[in-house]
Amino acid sequence: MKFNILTIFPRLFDSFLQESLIKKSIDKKLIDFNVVNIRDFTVDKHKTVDDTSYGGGPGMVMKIEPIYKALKSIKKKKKSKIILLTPAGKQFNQNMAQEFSKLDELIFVCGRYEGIDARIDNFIDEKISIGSYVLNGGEIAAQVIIESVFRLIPGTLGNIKSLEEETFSITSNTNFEYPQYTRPEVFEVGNKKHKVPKILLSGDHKKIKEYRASH
Ligand code: 6GU
Repeated sequence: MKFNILTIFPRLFDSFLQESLIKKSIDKKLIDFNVVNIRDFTVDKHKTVDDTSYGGGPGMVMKIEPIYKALKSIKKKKKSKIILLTPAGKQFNQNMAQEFSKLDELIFVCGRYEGIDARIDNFIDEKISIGSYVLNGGEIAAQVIIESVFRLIPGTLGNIKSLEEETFSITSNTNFEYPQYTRPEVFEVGNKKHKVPKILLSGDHKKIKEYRASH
C-alpha cells in the first residue's frame, strides 16, 4: 500500500517514517511513502502557497493551484482515495481504518487550519477529522490515520493478537485488554512494594484465564 502526503511541512514526516514498525514495514516493502512538498508546485519567485481571503477576514487561505498540481503529479493506483484532513471532516474511527487498509493507495492533503480554497472540494474524495479539537494542520492527523491503517496490513505487525478481536473490543463496549505485568515481581518505591497479582505467578492456567476475563 502506498501513502502519499501533500504538505507544506514535509520534514514533519522524517522521524515518523524512520522509527519502529513503520520503518520495518517500509524496509519489507509492505508499505511505501511519497511525501510531496506542495511548495515545489508553485511557479512564482516567492513560492507562495497561501494568500488573503476573498471577502476579507483574518488568516491566510491555501491556494488551489499548487495543491492541484501536486495532486496531478501523483500517478494514481487503481483503488485510491484522496482525503482532505480538516477538523470539519467526518470523524475517523477503526472501521474506516479497516476499509482504508484494503485500498492500494491513500492520498492525504494536509491543510493548514486557517483554511484552504474551497474549490479543493472538486478534487478530493473525503474530508476527515480525527476528533473534536483543533490542530494547526493536518500533518499529525495524517500520521494518526496512517499509523492505524498500516498496522492492519498483513505482515506489518508481529501479529500480536487477533485484529478482529481488537476491532470488536474497540467498537463495542467490552474490553479485551487485561492488565499485564513483567519482571520484577516486586517493584519497590521507597517503603511501598508494588506486587504482581499472585494468580499470574501460580501457573494455574484456568485461574489465570478467569482473572484476565474479569479484569
Ligand atoms: Cl484532520 N485537521 C486539523 N487541522 N485539526 C483537526 C483535525 C484535522 N482533526 C481534528 N482536529
